[in-house]
Amino acid sequence: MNEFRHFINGEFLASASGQSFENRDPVDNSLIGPVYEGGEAEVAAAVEAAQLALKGPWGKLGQAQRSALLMKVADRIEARFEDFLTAECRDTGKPRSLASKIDIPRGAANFRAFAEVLANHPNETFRMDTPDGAGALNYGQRSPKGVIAVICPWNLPLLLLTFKVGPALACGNTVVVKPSEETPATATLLGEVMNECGVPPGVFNVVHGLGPGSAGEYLTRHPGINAITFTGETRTGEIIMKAASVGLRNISMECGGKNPALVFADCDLDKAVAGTLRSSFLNTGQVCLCTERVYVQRPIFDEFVARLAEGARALKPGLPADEHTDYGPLISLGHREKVLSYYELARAEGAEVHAGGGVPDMADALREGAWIEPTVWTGLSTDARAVREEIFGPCCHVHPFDEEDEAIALGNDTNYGLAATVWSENAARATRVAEALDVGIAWVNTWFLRDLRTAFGGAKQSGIGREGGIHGLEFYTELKNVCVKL
Ligand code: NAD
Ligand code: 6OD
Repeated sequence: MNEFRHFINGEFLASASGQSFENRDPVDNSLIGPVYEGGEAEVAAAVEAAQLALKGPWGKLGQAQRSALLMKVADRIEARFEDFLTAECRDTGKPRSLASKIDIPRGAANFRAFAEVLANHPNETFRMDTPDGAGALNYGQRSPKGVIAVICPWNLPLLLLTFKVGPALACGNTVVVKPSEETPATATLLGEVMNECGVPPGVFNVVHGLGPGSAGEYLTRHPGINAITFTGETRTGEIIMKAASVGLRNISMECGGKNPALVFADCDLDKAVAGTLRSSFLNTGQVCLCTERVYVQRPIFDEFVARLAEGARALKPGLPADEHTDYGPLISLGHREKVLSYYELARAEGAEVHAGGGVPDMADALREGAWIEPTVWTGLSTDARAVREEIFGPCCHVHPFDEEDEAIALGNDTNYGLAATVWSENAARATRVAEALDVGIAWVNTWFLRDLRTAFGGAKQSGIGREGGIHGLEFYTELKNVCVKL
């Protein structure tokens, strides 16, 4: 049994109150171990450590030295790949085949990519004329914002945490991380890695806990926090924005989605079906970029639905280590309750169920786990709640369309605007449609293909701001213009 401690000022600490909550394995609901719940005392200690670190050796490092240190962190995550993989799969129940290809490699790549981007990013300079003819030189000076609060969800724990911690540290900030209460393990391991790499105490801090009335809320309210970067539900984002408004702290928000896939009759059908199976069901549908709405042009609609449903039925649930496992459980029994309530709702709203719709028949102890079937629906109206609300489970609704404009309108008929996928072999059409969709990320004939130099974020209620590549610079640094009269 593991116990999960906070990582504050380079030390692993229990809560002053002794209060803890349980971390359970979603595969069979067995206890992994207690997680210390951070209160105001732990948040205050972590923020103070982070403030002091800014004034210590960390604050004196140049960009090249910071980048070199973060490269070391990336190397060390890779050296401890097996530890991270085991911890991530235990917390989430996801297949090792998935986490070893996406979650853990991205954990290392996020440090490497931002260390490189920052080390090679030029400053802007403007030479200007002045009436006396001597001129002046303007240049931009970027300084760290200070102490950044990093608040993360449970679906891709290490990937999403490092996607924020990487650029925050590369820019010279210090961080206090609040991982999801469901997935404390890899954030804690990262504390060990920081110590092993010689990252000064206080630069990277982790406070475990819940959201409201716990570490999450206390962190967002703490006046020593200079900016908050958040990934999670849109509703939580709204609450955090209110907290951030006190003291006018900056925010970066990566929130929910109800992402469409637009499948045209001129697509490569094999690729479109395989791609949609992946985009709807990867990580048991628990990726913010997952497709929950599929729009298919009428001539291929019936065949597409039949093949997608057949593919969904063929997916095998199983243990993380089993090489035949296609998908793991949902993150928790609580989340399964929510997703199953949408399965019921969809039926009540008139859905025809082509695959899944319930709980798979698991053996022995696994019956206690948060298993659920990949589900394909048709027949819902565009205003059905199952079509409009983010479910965050392995399910999608497939709806027919006739014309390109209609497909675009259907794709955009949502309050969210995170991601979309277009399947068409006509490059002109695919590009035109991708450009017409109100989203932060549009993929053509692929899904979740990521170049870390690109902007990442959502439109509408899916987020505020862009991170990734140099785009996080606006959030993670304060830009000063220095004007020197010559
Ligand atoms: P959540 O909003 O419930 O929780 C996210 C984090 O916020 C957790 O650490 C939680 O403890 C904390 N939190 C909750 N209430 C808080 C409060 N009042 N103050 C401060 N912190 C608080 O989200 P979740 O269930 O962990 O994750 C699933 C959601 O995340 C989905 O909506 C999904 O779309 C979204 N998500 C978005 C992206 C993206 O990049 N856009 C990526 C992954 C997940
Ligand atoms: O790939 C990324 O950088 C990223 N932030 C992915 C988010 C996935 C959401 O669950």
